Amino acid sequence: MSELEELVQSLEDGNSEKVVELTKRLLGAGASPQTVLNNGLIVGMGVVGEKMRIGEMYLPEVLQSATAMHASLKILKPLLAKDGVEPLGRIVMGTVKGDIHDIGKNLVGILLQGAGFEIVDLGVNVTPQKFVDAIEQQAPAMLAISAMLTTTMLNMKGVIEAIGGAGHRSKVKIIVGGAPVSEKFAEEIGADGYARDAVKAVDKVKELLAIG
Ligand code: B1M
Repeated sequence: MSELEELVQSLEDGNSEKVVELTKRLLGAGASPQTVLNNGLIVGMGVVGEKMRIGEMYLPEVLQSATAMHASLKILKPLLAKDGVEPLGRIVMGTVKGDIHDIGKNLVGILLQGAGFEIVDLGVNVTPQKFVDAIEQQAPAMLAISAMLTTTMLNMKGVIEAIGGAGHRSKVKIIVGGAPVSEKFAEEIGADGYARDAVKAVDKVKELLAIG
């Protein structure tokens, strides 16, 4: 088994200690942080998700895997994010009300930070009013909203409506994403853009803000 495969397996096992050890070992051996992220962590969480779907893994185990993923991300984050770069713009991000999934959102944030944006992360279970308050207090160029449940993705519409109701819609671009979200849904709720994954999110944000 290669070390990347071991990483995937350890993530599935929810073994944070081993995941951290393998992350360090892979980086030490010259693997790029992107390789560890894409071919290790994201692949591993994909396996976890599938096992959860077919009933081979249950919530406590999934949570353990998520904790292990966070432990590895802590090491990768400073390596993925470039230091000392003048921010290209400020982005406020959060996971919608009723939803506590944050791994994907955090990845999007890390890559956006790595691309040179300043990130203000409101966390999870964020109410529409909190998004509105953040626009007033932070004056971001972009709002990035994440949802991972077919139920909570509907709350994205409420956020966009609240922003419109407060008279701020023209001041900020809005990008949405998360596993159940689609391009069509993004259009339907009046978002400016949609991205399927963290890498595409960086491209879309740059496109929407006309950053070459
Ligand atoms: Co939950 N969960 N979960 N879960 N969970 C899913 C999403 C699910 C698909 C699992 C399944 O059934 N197969 C399912 C949703 C079904 C549905 O709605 N269709 C589900 C469920 C049902 C639930 C609960 C309801 C379970 C229960 O209690 N019965 C519950 C809900 C809690 C709540 O939010 N209110 C729940 C709880 C949890 C945990 C707490 C145990 C944990 C979350 C821990 C955490 O995030 N801190 C968890 C996890 C880990 C998962 C799975 C297994 C993995 C999610 C993940 O982190 N993936 C997930 C199954 C799966 O997706 N395979 C599942 C890795 C991550 C890198 O990918 O988040 O997709 P992802 O992010 C991607 C893209 O989506 C995109 O880019 C990211 C990186 O490339 N993206 C954006 C995300 N946000 C974006 C924003 C953008 C652009 C792109 O622009 C703004």
